[in-house]
Formats: sequence, structure tokens, C-alpha cells
Amino acid sequence: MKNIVPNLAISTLLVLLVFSSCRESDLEDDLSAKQTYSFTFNGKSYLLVKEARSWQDAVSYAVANGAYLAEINSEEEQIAIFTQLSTFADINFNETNNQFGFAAVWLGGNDIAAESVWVWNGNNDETDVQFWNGGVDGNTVNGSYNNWGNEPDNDGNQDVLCMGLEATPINAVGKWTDLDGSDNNLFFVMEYD
Ligand SMILES: [Ca+2]
Ligand SMILES: [Ca+2]
Ligand SMILES: [Ca+2]
Ligand SMILES: [Ca+2]
Repeated sequence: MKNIVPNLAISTLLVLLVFSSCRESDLEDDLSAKQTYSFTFNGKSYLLVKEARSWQDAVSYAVANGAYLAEINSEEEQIAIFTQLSTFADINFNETNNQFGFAAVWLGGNDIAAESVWVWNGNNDETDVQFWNGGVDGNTVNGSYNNWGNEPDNDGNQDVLCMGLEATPINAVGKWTDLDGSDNNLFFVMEYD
């Protein structure tokens, strides 16, 4: 009988340890183990997470870390982010390939709430800013910047935005494309205020 209590205590401790380490590795906001690349532009910090995720998962990561998926508000911001990604971030294109065969990264644009109403909402909350209305032949809203390729075309119902890191037959490198956020797992860029 003497040894039962200590054994129970040790067993309980082991169970707790295993449980907590499982929980640790499941945490959505555990960025320490991930490959990342950080940079700044115009007083903002950005973090590229080199882990291919669905768009919604990428948003969850960003929000859990006090950030949002990058919202590109000017040509200068587009150039800064694209230059960092294409020149310095050391991205393995094969790891962030989309279903159409070109490398891309998620940004915070989407038309989830209403088709063809494109907003920046990189934390997927109630606050967004519309920047585009319509499809390929749509129009900018309130003079907002955009860098669409021959997109958005909502091909098969595509409601989230990525930046291409490779040219395609219809889009130059760096252009924006709408994709299905669940059918594609991509690296993603977080922006911090
Ligand atoms: Ca921004
Ligand atoms: Ca928002
Ligand atoms: Ca759409
Ligand atoms: Ca598209």
C-alpha cells in the first residue's frame, strides 16, 4: 500500500505533462516553432509565416498574435511587401503553391460577406474597409489602391485574396488574385499596428 500514493502522484504528473505538451503543440498562436521572416515599412511591422494554412487558419494565427493579415493600402506598401517577399524572405515556392500551380501568400482582402464587395478585413471582424466593387471589370472604391491581375474572377467561388509570387499566363508577378480560402494552403503575411 505504501507505494501506491507516490505511484499515483507520478502517474498523474506524467499524464498532466503529456496533456500539457499536446496542448502546447496545438496552440494556434504558438509562433516560436515556426519559420518566419519579419520586416518593417513606414512604421509598421510585418511577419511572413512560412507555414501553409487555409485563409481562415491564417487569420486565426494573426489574431492570436495581436495582428491581422496584411492590408495593402498604397502602392508603396505593395512594393515594400512584394520586394521583401521576392528578394529577401527566402521562400521555397513549392511550399506555398496554390491549386493553379503558382506560389502565392495570403493577404487580408476578401469578399466573404457579399460577393464582389471586396474589403480589407485581415482579422475577419465586424470592421472592414471596402476597396473594390465588382469583378475583373469592377471599380475602385473611394480611390483605394488595388493591384489585381486579370482578377477577381470568382472562378468556382473564390472569396479571399492572395499576392502571386510567380507570373502566370494571365497575371504578372506580384499581382493579386482571388482564390478559394479552403482549397488552398499558403504562407501568409501578418501586419501589426
Ligand atoms: Ca497596411
Ligand atoms: Ca477588421
Ligand atoms: Ca468572390
Ligand atoms: Ca481568381
